[in-house]
Amino acid sequence: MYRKPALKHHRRRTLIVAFACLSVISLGILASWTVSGSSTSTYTSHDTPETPFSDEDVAPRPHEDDVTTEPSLPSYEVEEYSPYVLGPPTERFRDNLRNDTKYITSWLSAGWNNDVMTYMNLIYLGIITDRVPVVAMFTPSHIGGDAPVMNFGDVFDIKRFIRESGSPLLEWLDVKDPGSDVVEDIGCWNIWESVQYYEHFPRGSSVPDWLKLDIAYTKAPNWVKLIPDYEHDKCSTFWTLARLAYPEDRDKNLGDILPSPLHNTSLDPDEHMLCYDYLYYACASMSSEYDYAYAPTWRYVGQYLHWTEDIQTITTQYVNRVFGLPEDGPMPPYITIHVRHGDFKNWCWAAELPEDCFAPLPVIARRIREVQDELRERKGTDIPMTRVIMTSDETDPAWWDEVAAIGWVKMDHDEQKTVERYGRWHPVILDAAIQSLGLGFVGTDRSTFSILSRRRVLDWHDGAARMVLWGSKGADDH
Ligand SMILES: Nc1nc2c(ncn2[C@@H]2O[C@H](COP(=O)(O)OP(=O)(O)O)[C@@H](O)[C@H]2O)c(=O)[nH]1
Ligand SMILES: [Mg+2]
Repeated sequence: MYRKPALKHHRRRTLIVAFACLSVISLGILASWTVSGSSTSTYTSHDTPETPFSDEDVAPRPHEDDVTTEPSLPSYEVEEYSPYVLGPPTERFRDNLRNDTKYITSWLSAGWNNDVMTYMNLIYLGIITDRVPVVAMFTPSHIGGDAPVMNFGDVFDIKRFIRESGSPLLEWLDVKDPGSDVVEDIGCWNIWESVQYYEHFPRGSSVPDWLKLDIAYTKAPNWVKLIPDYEHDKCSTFWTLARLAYPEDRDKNLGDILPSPLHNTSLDPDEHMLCYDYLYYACASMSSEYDYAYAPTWRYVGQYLHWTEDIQTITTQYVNRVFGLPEDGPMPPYITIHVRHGDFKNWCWAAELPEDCFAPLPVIARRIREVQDELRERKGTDIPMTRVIMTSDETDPAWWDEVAAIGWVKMDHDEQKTVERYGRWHPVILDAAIQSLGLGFVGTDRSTFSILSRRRVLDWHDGAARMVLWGSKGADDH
């Protein structure tokens, strides 16, 4: 099923009312409005610091001579729909695009947190190219291919993002009717073949199938790759990708089109709805940038992508329940651990014995003590071992018994009947939200799941975080 129930969907649309009423003709004006808007969020575990851009960081306020004082509102019920489209979702996406607005989109192809980063990268590329980023749904690649897709806006609060970041954001379901059967042709850039050398086709994704798009691809020039001809890194830089969004370099690199698979059309990359096959590997100046505080994708995008109020509420209830506290009462400060095992065992080549690869629990406990000490010293907050929640993809019951013996609480979605109550996506979404709302966090090095949680704990709560190194015996010794 593509859509959430209509009522819920409608509720989310009405969240857009406030800024839709203020719909203006330039994104710059929108930016200056949203920066002055105040947050209506009702809940945070620890006060979320407001971190609006300084005046220099947002689009400059236009001179009054440049402003059309009466916004030219289209004739439909503007309150119901995003101001970045003409009206309700249409059978064909092109029928809903505004002539005065340019768009940018891209697809997904990995685990959920990789995919969250991919959309963050897309939104950032939209910011630097003055285009409205259009995000599609999350696809269930790692939670079972038969699970439904998840709407971006049912996980992240889009209205809050727009208000607090000053940047636009749009979902595909607001552009094209998810029930439409019309397969549309479009031309996109193929970055994948320019950054890696073992797959000789654009990056695959199920998202275009969901959106009913038949894509002709043009291979991006080799210069989008950060380290040309280097097979061990796949980064393409945001600013080289941005060059393809403007006429000079776009025009020089057209031609050599891979025709679309269904209609066999040969379209150049679209100028109205600019699209790239896969942006997970895009970076500003090096790979794995989300580890670093300077990462523009986090500073300009990720930090403003907060959970929806629904997710926040359920998360609070879960945390309180596992600590045996009143469900709707205040949450105590706590620390979360994310231990990533599962397919990470494929990166254990440096471990002599299989059991040497992942950090044992006492090593993780040492990191917990570091977090406890830092929070005590820096914030005067004492968090006992009994206020530690373990989240993990580990399935071995013996390992979980050891966790319990230390006094850490298991986030047990079987016991909580999470799938039965909320669906297949909620175990992973709630675990991420639980990690992000703690005052402390101990994660697994190189896991995007952990990397995003670390950033959220540091920047949303001024919390303390450590990453456990792994891959060989004693990897986390320090
Ligand atoms: N519910 C739950 N799922 C997990 C956990 N750790 C890993 N997974 C699953 O494994 C996937 C890992 O992919 P991803 O999110 O891209 O993170 P990464 O592979 O660690 O970088 C997640 O999306 C989940 O489906 C966990 O602690 N809780
Ligand atoms: Mg992954």
